[in-house]
Amino acid sequence: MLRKVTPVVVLLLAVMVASVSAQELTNLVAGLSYTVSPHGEPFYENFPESKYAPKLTDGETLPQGQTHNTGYPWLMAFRRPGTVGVDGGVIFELAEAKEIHQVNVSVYANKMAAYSFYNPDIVTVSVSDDGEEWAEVVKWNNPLSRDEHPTGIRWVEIALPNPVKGQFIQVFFTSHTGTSLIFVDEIEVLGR
Ligand SMILES: [Ca+2]
Repeated sequence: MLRKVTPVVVLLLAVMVASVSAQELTNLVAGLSYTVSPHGEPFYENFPESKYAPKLTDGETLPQGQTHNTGYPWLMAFRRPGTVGVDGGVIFELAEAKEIHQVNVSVYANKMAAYSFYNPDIVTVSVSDDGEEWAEVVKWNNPLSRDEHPTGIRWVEIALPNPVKGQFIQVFFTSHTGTSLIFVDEIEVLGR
């Protein structure tokens, strides 16, 4: 009787272990403060960071029905005047080195007749042990043309090809010519 049961028990254990290891991934930057624009455009002062800090890790995203006109408490914007493209990034420092698996970013787009805002064209994730020497671990290229960017917020999930250990994580946004703003309202770094 025991022999018949054992494979079932082993299978159950395997499922439980798989399920536990999946659950072990947590958002390592929840509630964490961060450094803005390490080597890109400064954040747009019309969308103050300090007043609502840390708005990118507060677990809040732009509520349904809100836009960039009313979304100051939620959205952060990188801005370069003109429509020559724009870039900017955020650096997180964890209390200790962790295994990084995935980065999720919530970005905003709005298509209008006169002037449109788009999701970033590229999101680059880099990791560092000391905040000085960086290793780029994944580069996400937006698969959608700008005409296809959905109005409102959108979660982009960026899995690392392989988990990487690091204490500092940089998430850098780039938009090519034709736009002047990148709107972001939340960043998650999943790891353990
Ligand atoms: Ca937020």
